[in-house]
Amino acid sequence: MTTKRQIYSTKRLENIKKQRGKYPSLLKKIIETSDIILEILDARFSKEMKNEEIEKLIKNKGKKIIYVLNKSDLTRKRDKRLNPRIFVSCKNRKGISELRNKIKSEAAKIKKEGKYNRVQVGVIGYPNTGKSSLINLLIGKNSAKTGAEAGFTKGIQKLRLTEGIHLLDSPGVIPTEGYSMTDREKIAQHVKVGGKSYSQVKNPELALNEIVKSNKKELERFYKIKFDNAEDLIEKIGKKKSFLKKGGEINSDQTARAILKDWQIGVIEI
Ligand SMILES: Nc1nc2c(ncn2[C@@H]2O[C@H](COP(=O)(O)OP(=O)(O)OP(=O)(O)O)[C@@H](O)[C@H]2O)c(=O)[nH]1
Ligand SMILES: [Mg+2]
Repeated sequence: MTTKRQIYSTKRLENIKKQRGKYPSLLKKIIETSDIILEILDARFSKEMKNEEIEKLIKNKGKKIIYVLNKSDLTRKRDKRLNPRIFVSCKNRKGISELRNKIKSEAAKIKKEGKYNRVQVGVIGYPNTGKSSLINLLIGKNSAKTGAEAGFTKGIQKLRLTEGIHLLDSPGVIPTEGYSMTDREKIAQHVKVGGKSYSQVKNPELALNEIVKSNKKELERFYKIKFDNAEDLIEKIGKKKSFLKKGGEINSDQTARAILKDWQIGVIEI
């Protein structure tokens, strides 16, 4: 059995509304109450996910930040500009003990400075980067709930790492700068990096087009086919999977979503 301590009540509001409403304020609370912040980024898209605005706040408050680049099993890219940084893969359980040791040594420093007895570590980042999965591996049990679609964690959850060190799980937040509910380009970008789920996006074909622009080669390798553009890819995969409408025509919405799902659940290496 798992023990959970919700420090804020969580109502099941629409995730998208919270994105601009409740979540950023939860994030600020986390930063205020934490001594160390782990910013979890997807190693494939660290640049797109980095939250400069929040980092400014973290620095202003004099808190320690550690960059954690997760899903490193999906790419050979290693963003070396971030400091300090630790590359991990929850899937392959790589880098977890290195991170645990880093947290413990930073916490020990804070305790030694005599500031506090108990150290709180806030885990923040873009939606779906693996924050909850990482917490579970760090603490060695499945206490934080995880899910394949963005927007899974809806509130703050406090979990014990060791004596005197607590981790705070938080809902994913898209940086204000890149966020939009209406700009089609921006939404396609959110889908590409996994911040908006394949099942929720209104126009999956447009989002797929964005991925094809940057990762055509990887899609061809994964599906073992050659294609010209997003439309052609949908046509070929739709036929292969027999995603057809009543008249026998390819169901392009269903096909595009299926491809986005493969992309988002992390089976396509880039
Ligand atoms: N390939 C791969 N997938 C991962 C890794 N870590 C997590 N995932 C997957 O990513 C998805 C999201 O994981 P969560 O831990 O729920 O992510 P989160 O950041 O807590 O998501 P939100 O609460 O929605 O912000 C799940 O399907 C995980 O299985 C990893 O290292 N590699
Ligand atoms: Mg989560």
